[in-house]
Amino acid sequence: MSADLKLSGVNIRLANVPLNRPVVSRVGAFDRWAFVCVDVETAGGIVGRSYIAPYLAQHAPAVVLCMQQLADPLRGRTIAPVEFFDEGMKRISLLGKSGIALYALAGLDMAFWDAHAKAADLPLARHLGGTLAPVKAYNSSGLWLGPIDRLARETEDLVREGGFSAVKVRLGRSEAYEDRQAVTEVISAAGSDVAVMCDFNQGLGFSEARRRLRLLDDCGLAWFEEPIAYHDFDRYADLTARTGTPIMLGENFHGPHDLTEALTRRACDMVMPDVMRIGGVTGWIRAAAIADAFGVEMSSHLFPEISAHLMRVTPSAHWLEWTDWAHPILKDPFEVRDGDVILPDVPGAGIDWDEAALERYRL
Ligand code: SMN
Ligand code: MG
Repeated sequence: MSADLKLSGVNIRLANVPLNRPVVSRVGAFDRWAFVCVDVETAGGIVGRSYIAPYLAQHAPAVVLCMQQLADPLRGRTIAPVEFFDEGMKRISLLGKSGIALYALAGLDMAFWDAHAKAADLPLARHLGGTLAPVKAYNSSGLWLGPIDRLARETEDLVREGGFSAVKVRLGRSEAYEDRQAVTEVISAAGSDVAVMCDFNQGLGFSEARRRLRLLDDCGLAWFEEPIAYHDFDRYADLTARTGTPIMLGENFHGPHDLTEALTRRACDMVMPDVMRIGGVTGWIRAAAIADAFGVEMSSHLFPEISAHLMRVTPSAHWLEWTDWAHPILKDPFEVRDGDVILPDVPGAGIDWDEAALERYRL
C-alpha cells in the first residue's frame, strides 16, 4: 500500500431522490429518500466514498455537523479505519453511542474503508478477505401498504425485475384479516419457488402481535420482521418462543451491543443489521462474528451496495435486502442477475456519484 492515505478533507453533500415506488409503511410514508453523500479526500488523491440515509431529510444537517466534528481531528493522519472507529466511539460517548452520532461515525467509517480498499487496489469484499461471488438477494423495493388488489401484479413485477427468488411484503394493516389477505395474494402470485418475507415495522401492540402472528404462522413466510416496538426484547422473547415462523430483528440495532443483547435474551431467531446503525464496516464485521457465535443467520438492511461486499465476509450470511433507491445518484448501479447481486470488480466498494444527478437532487 504505497498511496499517501493522509486524510486531507471531507466533502459532504445531501441529495433528496425520488423513489420509483413510494414507501408506505408503519414507519412512515416517503416519496423521496434523503442521502448524505460522503467523499473523504486523501493527500495521495484517493477518494473514499459512502452514503448514509437518516430517513427524514430534516435530520440530515445534524448528521453532517456531527460528521464534520468527528473528522476534524483526523485530518493529516493516515486512514486507519478500525483505529478511527474506536477513537470515534470514545469521542461520541458524551452524546450517546447511538443515533445521529453513530450514523455520522458509520458514514465516515464506510468511506474510510472504501479509501483503504482502493489504496490496496482491491474491491472491498476482497480487501476484507472474501471474494466477489454473487450475493443472494430479495427484492424489497415494493409491496408497501397500498391496495391489496394490486399486490399480485407488483409481486410478479418485483420477481421479474432481477429474476429474484424472494420478495418482502409490508404488513400492519388496521385489521388482521387484511394482513392475511395481503400475504395470501403475494404468496400465490410469487409461486412456490419464491420466498416471501414480511415486515410489520413495529406496527402492532403486544397482544395484537400474539393474535396476528398466530393467524399468519401457517402461511409459510420466511420471517416475521419487527412486529412490535424494536426495543422490547422481553416481549420479543415471548413471541419468538411461541411462533414457528422465525422472528427477525436488526435494522434498529444501534451498534453490535444491541445485537448481542437481543441474542442473549433470545429476542429473535435471525438478525438483519443496518450498516449505518450497526456502525459501518467496522461495526458490521464485529456484529457478524457475534451472530455467527450465536449460530444465527444474518441478513442485511438497505444500503445494498456496501452490504453486498460485507455479506461476502459474513459467516452466517443469509439474505441481502435489495432496493434501487440510490440508483439515480450512482454512476454505476450494481447489477442483479438471477436474484443475485453482482459485485463490481473495481477497487473499493464501487460507489461513485453521477455528479449531474447529485446536483439535480441537491438538498
Ligand atoms: C423499511 C425500510 C425503510 C423504509 C421503510 C421501511 C423496512 C425494511 O423496515 O426493512 O426495508
Ligand atoms: Mg424492516
